[in-house]
Amino acid sequence: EGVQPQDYTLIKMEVAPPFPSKLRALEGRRVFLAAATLRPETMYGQTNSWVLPDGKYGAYEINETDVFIVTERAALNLAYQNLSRIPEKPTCLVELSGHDLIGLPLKSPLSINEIIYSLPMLTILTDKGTGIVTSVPSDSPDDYMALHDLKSKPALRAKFNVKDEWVMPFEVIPIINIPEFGDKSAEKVCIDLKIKSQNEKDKLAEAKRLTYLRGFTEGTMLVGEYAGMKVQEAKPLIRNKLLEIDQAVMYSE
Ligand code: A2H
Repeated sequence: EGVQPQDYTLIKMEVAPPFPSKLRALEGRRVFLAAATLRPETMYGQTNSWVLPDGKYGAYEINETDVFIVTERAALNLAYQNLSRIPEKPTCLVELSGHDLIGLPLKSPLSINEIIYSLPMLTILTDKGTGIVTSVPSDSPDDYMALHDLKSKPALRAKFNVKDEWVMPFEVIPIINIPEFGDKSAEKVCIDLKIKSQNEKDKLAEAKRLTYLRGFTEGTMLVGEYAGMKVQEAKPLIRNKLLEIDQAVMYSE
């Protein structure tokens, strides 16, 4: 844990019915994968969500209607931030592994894709955020490489029982322009740095460094209500809108 608190936006990605047998006990409730992001303005470009296959997750009661699927650690933090039916006490309705979550169809806020699927990412940290990450391959080098790995490696899809139709139809969506980096900055930087897979940690750190600050300070929105606006200005407006319509909540750690 860092010294500075990190404020994340948790994106409420709703699990679309019918629920698989593992989630049957949750029928009648609104069930969400809650993804921690620092880039709420990129949600237009979501292609999937990420889970750690061997990660431990639970379905936790947030209030009378909503259930969030997150790590136990995140559920405890949420309970101390007014996001638990019983204050300061997480209630786990179902224990789950990442494997149970792979292939879940999701409806995610602002996403141009109406339905996206939950897929395996091997580099997810379970001691950061919620253990759930939403994937925006146009602007996140980690997301771009993890999706590229699944698309280009049939054996990887087979290993995690990932169906082709959860992956192959989903293309990188241009959502933000950055001068010199173009409309798909993460793809460009991964190609320029010749990154081979999601496991190339040092190169990916460099790719993130190159794109992250530039996206914030020099990026322009290409899509949505704030198309044409600078990312810096659009970001708080988009985040506040998501909070207002109850499609996101704030979370800090
Ligand atoms: B970001 P920081 Cl478009 N394990 O969201 C690994 N990565 C995680 C995580 C976890 N447990 N929890 C969150 N993250 C990712 C969007 C995005 C993000 C874009 C571009 C860059 C970017 C879409 N994915 O992050 O270590 C989430 O991905 C670049 C750093 O707390 C979250 O924001 O600084 C970011 O890492 C939080 O990372």
